Amino acid sequence: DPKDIALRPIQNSQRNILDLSGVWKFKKDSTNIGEQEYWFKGLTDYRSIAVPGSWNEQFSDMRDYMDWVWYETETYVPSSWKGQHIFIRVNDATYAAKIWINGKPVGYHEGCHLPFAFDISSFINWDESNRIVIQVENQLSPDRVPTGNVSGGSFESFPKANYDFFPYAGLNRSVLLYSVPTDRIKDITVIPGLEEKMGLMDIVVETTDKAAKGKVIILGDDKNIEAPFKVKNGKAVVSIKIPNVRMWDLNDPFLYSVKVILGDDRDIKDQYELKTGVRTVSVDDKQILLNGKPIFLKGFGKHEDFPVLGRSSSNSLVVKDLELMKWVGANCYRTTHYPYDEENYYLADQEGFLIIGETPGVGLYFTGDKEQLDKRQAAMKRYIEEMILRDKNHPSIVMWCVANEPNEIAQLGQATIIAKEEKEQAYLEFEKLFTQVREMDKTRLVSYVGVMMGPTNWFALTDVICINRYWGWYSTPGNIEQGAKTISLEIDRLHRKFNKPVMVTEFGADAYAGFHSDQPEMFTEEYQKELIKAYLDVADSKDFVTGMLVWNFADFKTSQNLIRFGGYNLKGVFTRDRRPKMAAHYLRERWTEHKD
Ligand code: BDP
Repeated sequence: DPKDIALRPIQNSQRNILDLSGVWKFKKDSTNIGEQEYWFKGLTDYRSIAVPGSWNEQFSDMRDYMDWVWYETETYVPSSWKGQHIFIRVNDATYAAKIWINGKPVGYHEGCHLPFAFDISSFINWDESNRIVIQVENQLSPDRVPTGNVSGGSFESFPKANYDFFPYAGLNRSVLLYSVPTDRIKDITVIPGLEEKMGLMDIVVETTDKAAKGKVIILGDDKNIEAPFKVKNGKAVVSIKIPNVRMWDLNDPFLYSVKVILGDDRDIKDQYELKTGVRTVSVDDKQILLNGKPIFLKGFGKHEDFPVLGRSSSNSLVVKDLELMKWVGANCYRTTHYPYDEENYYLADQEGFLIIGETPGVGLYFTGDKEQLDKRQAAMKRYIEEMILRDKNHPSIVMWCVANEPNEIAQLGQATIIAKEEKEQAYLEFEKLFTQVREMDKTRLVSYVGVMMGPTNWFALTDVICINRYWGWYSTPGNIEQGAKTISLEIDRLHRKFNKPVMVTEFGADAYAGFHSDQPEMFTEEYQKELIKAYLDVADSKDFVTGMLVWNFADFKTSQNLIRFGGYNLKGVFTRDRRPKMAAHYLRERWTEHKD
């Protein structure tokens, strides 16, 4: 049940968690023989691997390995958990995973960067060790999302990912066991609103118990508001009013605590507490409005990427990156090109930072082999559902990004070779994803990010026009002035046509740290800085530009490719180990008016 991932596992008197992070057993299975040979009963001739971690970074023979592997660990499950439902939650298995508990298969999941969970209650051995085996596989394929091994795709690289970041594989995030009561809260959705100075929270509670009773308590800012509810058909909606509400804002990211209790005071069946803010996000024809006031989104596109860690989660890095983004005066980032580890969103909620939450939909195209397209669409549908279920209560997320640079056809710039009917069909397929997002969440803006030379009529679907542009880099290379003129004309045209605010969600230039020139020249720090400056100047001259996100926050690893010197995209304003280039210092001056 996808709803099993809706609430992040927590520890309280009704719920328990056990984090299985550590060093696990690990074995490569390049011929996919493991299942036949019963490897799920225990690995022999194994090596050791860190979980979370990307296998490509941990072993010198596995950088480009994309086939099957096996992971194994063991744990006692405390007998105090007896009588509850025990789940395993895998926060990211890139790309597909199959799980065995004590030698028995419990489930299979496809898709990366989002959690999945299985009820393993009936597989537990009490008072002895439990063997947990996970088979993972990361084959790059045109029927998966993100796409790979696309013939004629835009990226001629090795490994053949159809996108510009390294296809790091494995259990990149933590694996947890957790227990929950049988009669339990399955999901909580907090829908914030504002009427005059009255804060509104519609709290939708879903339970396994079809007809339970309970209450909601809102705490914070000297408020203590209680409201009882009765569940009908597994669902209750509680509308709360918060007089003189303290809004969640960038300079005062105030979080209320929302506590849902199932049962009554004498017999609490389950409880769950989450923190969320009251804020509104809207849009007019020129600006994004946060709490009714125009806000300019300044910041970056990023990656979960670091030496040795690969794409694995690290709280130190999560904190450090937010700290550096604040240091340059940014207020926003887009989770390019997949949903990030959950800790990022909790931190942004608390620190007052805006996030554009992006699906793993990158390298997408909507024509060609019908069977492949159907599979990609099915994957996207799951991703949208899982992402919104996981992330919906974060005030920091102001906009969903349905896909990065989706296109009609796999070959960039070749759309003219397809028939008009095919183009229309592609639009209708893409529109389905928008419809799904808008049905699931009516409180946030929705957009996608358009590629250079991609279809522009698709912007009809969005609240904000988001474009990635590399004039002065891939086009008219070396000529910043020309690049700035082109972007200026282009966004004027787009705004005139759609009458919506515009955001440049990617722009930038590769700079090899330490490379300098007196006159800006490609690949030097000066050129990167001047190009960023020129784009920001263009944006400043137009009242309909509502945000500028530099590509990228930091240098990151890619597949090997002629345009990726050393195996890196060097468009970071920080190096991969987070040292500022000239451009970072420049942004700090410009965005914080810090002049020393
Ligand atoms: C954009 C992509 C991004 C790339 C960037 C680049 O969205 O993933 O890394 O180009 O080429 O088209 O640097």
